[in-house]
Amino acid sequence: MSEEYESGIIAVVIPKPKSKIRKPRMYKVVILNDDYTPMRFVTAILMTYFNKDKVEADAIMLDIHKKGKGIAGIYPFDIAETKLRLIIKHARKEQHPLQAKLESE
Ligand code: TYC
Repeated sequence: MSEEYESGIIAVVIPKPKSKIRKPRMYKVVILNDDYTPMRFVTAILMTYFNKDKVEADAIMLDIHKKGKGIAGIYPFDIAETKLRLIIKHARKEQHPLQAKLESE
């Protein structure tokens, strides 16, 4: 008989619960091309709201211009939705028809 048993101490092993911390589902903010929004405005949007430097922002803007759409950034839903709302608001204030949407990863 083990000493532990004799001592009357019962060890209850509780399995470690599975982590409740889940990676958030991520959403792409996709910016669409159009014929009217100035290139420099799209570059400025990418720098201001998506933390791109001038070189990255120009490259993404030109990609959108050539291919029709491009990814500005990838974020959890609330952040992606807020950025989408802010850039459309900014574009409308400047009277540009820029369009953007969210795509789940
Ligand atoms: N196609 C626009 C132009 O020639 C430039 C542009 C780029 C517009 C990217 C929107 O998301 C866009 N002025």
